Amino acid sequence: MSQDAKESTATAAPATDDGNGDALENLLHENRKFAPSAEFAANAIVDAGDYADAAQDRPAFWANQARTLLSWSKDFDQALDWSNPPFAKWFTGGEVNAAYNALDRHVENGLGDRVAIHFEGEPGDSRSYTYAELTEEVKKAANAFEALGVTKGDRVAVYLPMIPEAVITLLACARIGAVHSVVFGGFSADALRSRIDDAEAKLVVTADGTYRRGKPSPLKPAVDEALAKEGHTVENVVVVKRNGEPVNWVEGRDKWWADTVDTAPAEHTAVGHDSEHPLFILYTSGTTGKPKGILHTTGGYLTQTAYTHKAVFDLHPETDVFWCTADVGWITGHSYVAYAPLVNGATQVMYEGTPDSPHQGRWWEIVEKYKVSILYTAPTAIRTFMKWGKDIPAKYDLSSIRVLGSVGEPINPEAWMWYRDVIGANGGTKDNPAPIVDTWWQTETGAQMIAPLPGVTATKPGSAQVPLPGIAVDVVDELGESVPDGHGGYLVVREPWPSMLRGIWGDPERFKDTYWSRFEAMYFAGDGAKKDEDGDIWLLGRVDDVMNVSGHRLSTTEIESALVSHPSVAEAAVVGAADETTGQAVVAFVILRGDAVNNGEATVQELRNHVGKEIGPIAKPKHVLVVPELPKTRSGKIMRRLLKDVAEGREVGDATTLSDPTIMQQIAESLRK
Ligand code: 6R9
Repeated sequence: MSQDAKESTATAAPATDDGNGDALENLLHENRKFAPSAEFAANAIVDAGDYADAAQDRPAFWANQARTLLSWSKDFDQALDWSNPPFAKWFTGGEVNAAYNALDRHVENGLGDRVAIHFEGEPGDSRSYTYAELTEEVKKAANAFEALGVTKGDRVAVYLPMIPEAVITLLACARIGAVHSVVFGGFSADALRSRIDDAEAKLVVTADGTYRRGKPSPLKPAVDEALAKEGHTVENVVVVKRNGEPVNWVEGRDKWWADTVDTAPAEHTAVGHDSEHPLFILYTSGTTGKPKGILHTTGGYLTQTAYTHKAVFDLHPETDVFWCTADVGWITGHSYVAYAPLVNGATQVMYEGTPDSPHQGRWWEIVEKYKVSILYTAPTAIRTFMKWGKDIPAKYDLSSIRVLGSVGEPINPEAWMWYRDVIGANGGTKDNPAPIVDTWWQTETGAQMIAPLPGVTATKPGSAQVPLPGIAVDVVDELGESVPDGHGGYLVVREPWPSMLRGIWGDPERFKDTYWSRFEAMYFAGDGAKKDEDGDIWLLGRVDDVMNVSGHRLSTTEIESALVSHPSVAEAAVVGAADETTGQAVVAFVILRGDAVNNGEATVQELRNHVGKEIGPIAKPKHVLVVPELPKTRSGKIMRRLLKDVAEGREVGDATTLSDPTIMQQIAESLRK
């Protein structure tokens, strides 16, 4: 199995004081390389020719992809209009309907009987939708939303679990030109309300609830709570019945999906929307407290998601079964569940629940049942499976798997090798293990940006490696100069790309400040990276105050403000501490108010729950440490670096710039008590 492992010359740049020392240590010792098998390369859908084509004329390359992968109701005049940077326009003058491209045209092309979605519910119920059936559902939903007064340009908030109605809702919005704004079902009522308000949503689509670890888990109560206070823009709430639990009902406002969508006419004609018509808003954490509404538009987004889905996963839509495990509440669930697989006419699996329900082999049972051939998941999941042991996947037939994808955070070489051997080689029973594609991208980039091509690139455990054809990624130093191979710096994008964010909803200045002001004429991604001796890119994590917990972005500032909104908390500092399973874990240091009583574990639990309520369960700190003081510089900046040392159990680094150098000592003593 290791006959294709070749020596490479990967060496790392000197470690910088960026808290990524461990990651760099790993990279220093990584020298394996896995070339594609001859058979895989021979059958690959995309070869190295795409790099050459794109290098010759980048906009022309993308124009060609746009015309090949999509059906335009009106052809575009110009590939790229970059006359007003950083505001890009792609495929100007063109008209395209996302839902028509994801659905109707496949039915018109005789593929109506192909399965679009195999849905697997957590309790074990399942249903499959053919392209013809899914098209009909989306047409009904489009009619229903229109009947509720939703028109082109209106915003629709979506607060749904991983059920087919989520995809149906997104595509129905796209069909009529309404702009969806999905709020992850794990977010709190407060988070939902602030997103509804920011986007001024007219309609909310939700469900009574879902299932989590065998138990009903409610959603509707959070919508009710979010809308309890007057002053919002929501006119209707459409509710999918999923778990059948009793729900509170607001007459006139609330409508069952069954009564509105299921009964709506099944005929609906899709019209083309301008290529730059807004498709969706998706909120993501930034360095300041307020989440940013990332805006994506239609033509460029569809082109790049479809192209990358085809090229990076080597998609053969007539035979492959694709499964992206991401929730539709995140960008990965937008691009590689709701849009690209359907635009490409693929068959995909959608799973509602957790990987350990009712047993720890659930995912592998699903792979076996549907003969999943392309699996796309996150390193945090892989590390969880590693913990559970390889005996569990070994009980299932995983031989259908031929491509494995990773996304959301750096994948450590150990997890990469486990993924390859245990999942990609079916526990060592396959001669040619499935290639792993580690894909780097962001909510803001809309689609994959850096990834190997499985039939072309010799992959390296832990590196996302190469910018995709048509993508101008670079690593630069403090001054914005490209670093030589073997050195580290900041990840940037030098040229506009089709699926780039078009802005932050309602805040063009923040868009410029956040992404375009750090370096002249370059998009700053907020990630540290290095180029190895081969020029391959290794991602080193965020350089700003954004944490990455299980592949989800959380802002330190946001969690700190949630903590200080609790009456007992005077001050709070939050850090992301390295965690074996989740990549990073939230660790909070709090100073209690003078009059607050420290009830030990009860106080800690209360503060954790408070964050859960303010932001959502995913933001709950793993540890809350009550301390007498926080380390601050003379100018009053909290030195999170030192707290991170404490949280990760390291010797505390240089504390000489603290206003009171004994503080770290005091903290250590208080934690020993
Ligand atoms: C798609 C998605 C984006 C941030 C990004 C980076 C991290 C994503 C990665 C990766 C290393 C990869 N990230 N993929 N780091 N290797 N393959 O995750 O979007 O939720 O916006 O997060 O995630 O730090 O800046 P999003």
